[in-house]
Amino acid sequence: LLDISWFTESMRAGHPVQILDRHQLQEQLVNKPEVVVFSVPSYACQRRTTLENQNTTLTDALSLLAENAELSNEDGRGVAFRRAAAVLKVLPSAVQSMSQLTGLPCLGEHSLRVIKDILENGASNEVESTKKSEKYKALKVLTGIFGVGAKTAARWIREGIHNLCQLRESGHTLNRAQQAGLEHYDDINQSVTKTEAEVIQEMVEKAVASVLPGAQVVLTGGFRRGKMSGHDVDFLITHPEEGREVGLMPKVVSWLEAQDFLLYQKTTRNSYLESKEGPGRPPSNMDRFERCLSIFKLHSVENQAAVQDVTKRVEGEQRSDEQTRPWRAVRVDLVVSPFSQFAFALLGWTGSKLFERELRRWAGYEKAMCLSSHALYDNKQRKYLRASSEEDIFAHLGLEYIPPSERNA
Ligand code: DCT
Ligand code: MG
Repeated sequence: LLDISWFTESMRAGHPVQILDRHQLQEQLVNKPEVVVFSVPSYACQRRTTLENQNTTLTDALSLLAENAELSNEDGRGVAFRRAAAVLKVLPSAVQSMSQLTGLPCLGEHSLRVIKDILENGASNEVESTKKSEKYKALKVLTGIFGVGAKTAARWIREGIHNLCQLRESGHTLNRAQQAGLEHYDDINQSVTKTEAEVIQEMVEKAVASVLPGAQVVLTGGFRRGKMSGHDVDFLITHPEEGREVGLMPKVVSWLEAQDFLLYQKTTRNSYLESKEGPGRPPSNMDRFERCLSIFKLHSVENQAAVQDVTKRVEGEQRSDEQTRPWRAVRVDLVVSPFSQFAFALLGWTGSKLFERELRRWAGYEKAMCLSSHALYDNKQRKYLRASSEEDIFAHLGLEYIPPSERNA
């Protein structure tokens, strides 16, 4: 009954494959021809997850619970919901009944309960009550401020601060990032379009070419995965001659500042050093690159049109400064990587966050290797494995290559 080449090809491609014995097949064909039992490999990095998703109601619900868990500093629960949502994202059709999910990985009791609620009642009580809860709403508003994480937000909520007004009135001293975040709150919480990302790419390319000719700029993050919008714009910068990239970031930042393109920036220096004994514990992460967290001032044709539109619409009304000025604030992350680490940095900064987490989990648990955005270390051979492309890294890890557009787990 099985064409073995089709089977192995599908498994390798991460496509759902169902294995049924003769009786099951008979039952499916005769009794319930419409029911398909799905099957999916367990690590997200073994699967091809495009932006197309046949189960958005279910994945939106699980993603909201994941977000709520993350905002509540319950990372374990957050990951569990993210993994469950990611499994549903790769199913080839909408889930009709719970029996179709039998044997699927990463669907824990709690996630299954939420799915069951939605399939049976059209909505999950837990999701609906979370959405309405004061705590969730306050966490969303406060962490919407650039520079405010879940811990700070939780502390403020304990003090009775639930919104921006209360925060302003509280007299809390905000750091420079948070001040900028509060000042540009509406802009930063409006998603960045692909067109805006492209305009910013031109600005960054111009800056980089002016201070270091020959340096390369790559758009990473969600936009590299094909998303049409995002919460920020991520760039990776390198130079093919190792060492030329040293000291690049301050020069790029000065150039951008001289053009009045920056509303805020904070640069951290590269602190990554490869140790002979292998990466320390916990594994070194991406934060060690020379990195600039910034807020760009973006003027664009699109913005001008939007501004005129708003001006017409609210003629005579009080208009906020953010609605009327000819630019908007956009969050931009710049990262500089030495050329020898570029493939690892590119893989690490393309995401999605869950895909990255799963790659590292696969490396550790299945291959006894340690993967970071700087390097791949083989614990058995006790050596670093070099790579000049993302394809090399997937090959070292024994994984089929997954292109960026299929890393949307
Ligand atoms: N990243 C990661 N782990 C983190 C944070 C980031 O692996 N904790 C990687 C994956 C994506 C990349 O960095 C950029 O991060 P974001 O901008 O937060 O993600 P994104 O996918 O670009 O999302 P968005 O489109 O909303 O910007
Ligand atoms: Mg991003």
